[in-house]
Amino acid sequence: MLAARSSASRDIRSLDGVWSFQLDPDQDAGLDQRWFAAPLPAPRPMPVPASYNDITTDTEVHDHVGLAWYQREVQVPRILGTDRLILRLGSVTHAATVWADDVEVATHTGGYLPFEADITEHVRPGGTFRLSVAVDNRLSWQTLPPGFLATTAAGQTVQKYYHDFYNYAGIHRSVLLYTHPAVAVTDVTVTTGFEGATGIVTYQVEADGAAAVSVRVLDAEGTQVAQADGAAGQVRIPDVTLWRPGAGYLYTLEVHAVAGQGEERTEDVYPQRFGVRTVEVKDAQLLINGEPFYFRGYGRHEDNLIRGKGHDTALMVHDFELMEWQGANSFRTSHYPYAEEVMDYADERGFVVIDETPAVGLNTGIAAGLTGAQAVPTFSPETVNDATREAHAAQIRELIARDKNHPCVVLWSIANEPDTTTPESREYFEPLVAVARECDPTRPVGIVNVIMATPDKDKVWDLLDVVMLNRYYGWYVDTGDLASAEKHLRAELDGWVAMAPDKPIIFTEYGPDTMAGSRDLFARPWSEDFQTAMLSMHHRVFDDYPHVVGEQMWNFADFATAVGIIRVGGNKKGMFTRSREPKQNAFVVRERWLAMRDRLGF
Ligand code: GCB
Repeated sequence: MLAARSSASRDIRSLDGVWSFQLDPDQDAGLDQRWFAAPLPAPRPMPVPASYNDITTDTEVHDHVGLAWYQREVQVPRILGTDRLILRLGSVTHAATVWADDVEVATHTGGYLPFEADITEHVRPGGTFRLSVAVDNRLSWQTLPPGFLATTAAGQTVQKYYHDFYNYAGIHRSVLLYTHPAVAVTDVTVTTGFEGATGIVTYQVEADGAAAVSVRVLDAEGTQVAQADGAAGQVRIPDVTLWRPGAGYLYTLEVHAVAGQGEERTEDVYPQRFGVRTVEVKDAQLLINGEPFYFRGYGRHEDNLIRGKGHDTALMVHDFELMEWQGANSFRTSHYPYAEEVMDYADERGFVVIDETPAVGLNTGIAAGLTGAQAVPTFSPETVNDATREAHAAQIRELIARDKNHPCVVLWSIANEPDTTTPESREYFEPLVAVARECDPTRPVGIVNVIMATPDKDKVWDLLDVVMLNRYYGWYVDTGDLASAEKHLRAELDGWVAMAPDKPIIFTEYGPDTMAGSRDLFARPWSEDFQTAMLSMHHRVFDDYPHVVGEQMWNFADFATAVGIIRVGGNKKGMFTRSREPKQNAFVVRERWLAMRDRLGF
């Protein structure tokens, strides 16, 4: 899906702000009572975008399971001629039904990707309408991430799930109204390469109702550097400036779609940004522009005080400043697609991104230990099944459709720590890897591997281009015993290198929970000193293995989780606290990463 961009033919209006809000009192009672057909009966204020959970002082809102209703009045812009008016929601977690006045205009499942509705026929230009969104935060075995509802001994319905972050819900990203002409660019795909100093840009445009399509390539200053006619083709950019890690040079493919002639002539203009760069996996290296790339950075979360998972521009820019201060050059969108603004910003700042679907928690084995949830088989007709796989395939398609033109994305992660040790897991994942490759033949594909899926047990590694490992030697295993942890880590790495000598290995998680301010002469677990010791051990090991091409520690910052006896106010594995103060280790890792940046040049 194309991002909403303004242009000579497109206007955008934001509907962000304070909306009316009400919890559905009894599962779906609001639906039966048609709450969308009138102002909400007892509304309270709720900011958009934000998670609703931490905004009010009510436990009921914080712990709500079921539908929550958002509503606001919308002034309809004057619409020119045959222009269309589109409503766009950046993400609603986890599912949404949307009404314009009494008319249902959209439904969407999947809490981290955008959806749209053409509402032209349902509103009056210059008038107003009531916009209602029913937000459903319930997870089932057929959603991603999966979960299930349970009833407590006291009779309360609660949401259980197998992933380690709080089930924040709400309208998490911007709500926009935008216009485009009746003739409309609906999709653009750009792939790039280069020969010597010449950039090669292959493009494909889909446009509704267009008689003619043409493209202009503009450089970062807006100067035209190439041009072509036709809905598909190739253009060459002389003296190209490549998009590189640390130097996010961007071009724009300005797409023109024209219909009609004379008085009847209409034209849509869509500016599609792109960078010229290549990605390839070869000889156990990940190459960007033909050069080996080493990932320095973190798994992250969209998570912060008050706003939960709501997108926040100030926080986004600050987080990038912190990452750059530390010498990081990359991150993973653990464990779901991030806001489009984040992907745009990574493009601009030259950050390298591993882009992940919301397939987290497809592993009842680990989660049983972590959350106290019941241990049932991961793959079975009653749990993760064919319908889940269909939903998973849809998420892969939607993610790639949204993010395919971002130069920052160098690798698709189609799941985090699923069970990959059973024959059923291979049956489940083989077709999904094929879906990813079919949607994007240009980028490598991986699955983030869990500690139980050691080389002797893993059943999917050969389907994938890279080995991505989440390892907690020294924490969940060999707790506090770094000498044994180092032995086990080296032994496992030896196993991967022997089994998959051509595949690069990226450490996508490692590190202990660390209470900020806890110092310990004996560097015992939970202290800042232990975090430094454990990460330093890992880094020493990584440096001995040329197959290791990346270190993304867990996590960039502390984050909220469900309550559990191993979580003290959330997960504390951050390099920074939840309010972004550096822990001691941040300075130690900074020294390492800045030295690497100086040596490698990015
Ligand atoms: C993992 C998960 C991550 C958890 C982390 C932990 O392996 O991928 O979501 O938060 O471990 O801290 O336990």
